[in-house]
Amino acid sequence: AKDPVRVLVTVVAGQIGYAIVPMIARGAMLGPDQPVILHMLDIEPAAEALNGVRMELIDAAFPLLKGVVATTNAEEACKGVNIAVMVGGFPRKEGMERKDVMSKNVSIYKAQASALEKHAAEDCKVLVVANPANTNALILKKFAPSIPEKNITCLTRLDHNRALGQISERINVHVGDVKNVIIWGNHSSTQYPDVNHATVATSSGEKNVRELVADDNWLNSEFITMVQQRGAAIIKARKLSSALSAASSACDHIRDWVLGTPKGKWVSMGVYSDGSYGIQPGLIYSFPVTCEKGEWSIVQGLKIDEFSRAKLDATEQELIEEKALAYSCLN
Ligand code: NAX
Repeated sequence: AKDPVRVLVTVVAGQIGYAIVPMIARGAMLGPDQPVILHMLDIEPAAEALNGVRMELIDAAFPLLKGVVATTNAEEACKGVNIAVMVGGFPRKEGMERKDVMSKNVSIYKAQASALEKHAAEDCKVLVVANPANTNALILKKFAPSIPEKNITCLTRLDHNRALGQISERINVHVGDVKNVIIWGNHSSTQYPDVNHATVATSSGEKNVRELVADDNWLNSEFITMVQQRGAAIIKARKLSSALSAASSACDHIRDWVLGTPKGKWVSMGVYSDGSYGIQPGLIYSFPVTCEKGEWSIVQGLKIDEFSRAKLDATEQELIEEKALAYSCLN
């Protein structure tokens, strides 16, 4: 049997945390034959709720779940973890300034970076979900210098999956037959969902999404806005933000990263920029990537038209500003 993998989830008393732990314990993240040990970190006021989640995990009797560490101590939570899913963060509340929210998250991510830096396994792979996801990941990268920069990522897979979903609804094909959309940039409303290279598997071979949709107007405006604003639409409908789709997409992100992407298919991940597509090096920016043997690489050589170029640059600009704001909170 395989050795168990230690997976940290920060904040399981929240919505996404509560949704993702059973997925991990059922093998949705690392595969049906991979035993796991769940490390769950929560904040002190949620200690009792954290214990409740631990009790439910016992009650669910998951065969793959080989152990549970439930603690409010970050150092203890990070001990030996191979995967870290960072869901905890400070939400923006009404009337709060952007700078105040950033400042709270900078201090959270600085502290958690140090705990991971000291205690995580050497090859630990990190996924930041909490918003502002790209910039939280950037702060984490800065304060966990011994974790390879390739191992620090943020979640844009939910946006990617939302784009697949919208295409599949529009042309009435199965979502599993649509592939190679791209989310460029920030996990925010400036993200650019790009379908220029996306295809659909049909009985007569692979077809271009643009050809099948046959409505450039819709693709260049409504579709983009719909994906960018989907989070807000969910809040409006549910009176709560996306949780099951976020948790499921986080599992997709880690699974493809660890186990690899299928041949001919790419996914979107927020990763540090090496300057590909002219994006400022060092930013955490969402790119199309393929994964093999636990490593992602940015898909190279895609043609970027003028329309797309402007959108790639606009979301980059926002990330540059977020970075400056985050760094100003460090002083
Ligand atoms: P919840 O509010 O349900 O849970 C967030 C938790 O963070 C709360 O339980 C809170 O106790 C905790 N928290 C507050 N202060 C903290 C601190 N000082 N240190 C550690 N944790 C603290 O939010 P949920 O809906 O689970 O969303 C979690 C995060 O994911 C949010 O930041 C949210 O904005 C972000 N999202 C990111 C998405 C993505 O695609 N990247 C999509 C979904 C989601 O909106």
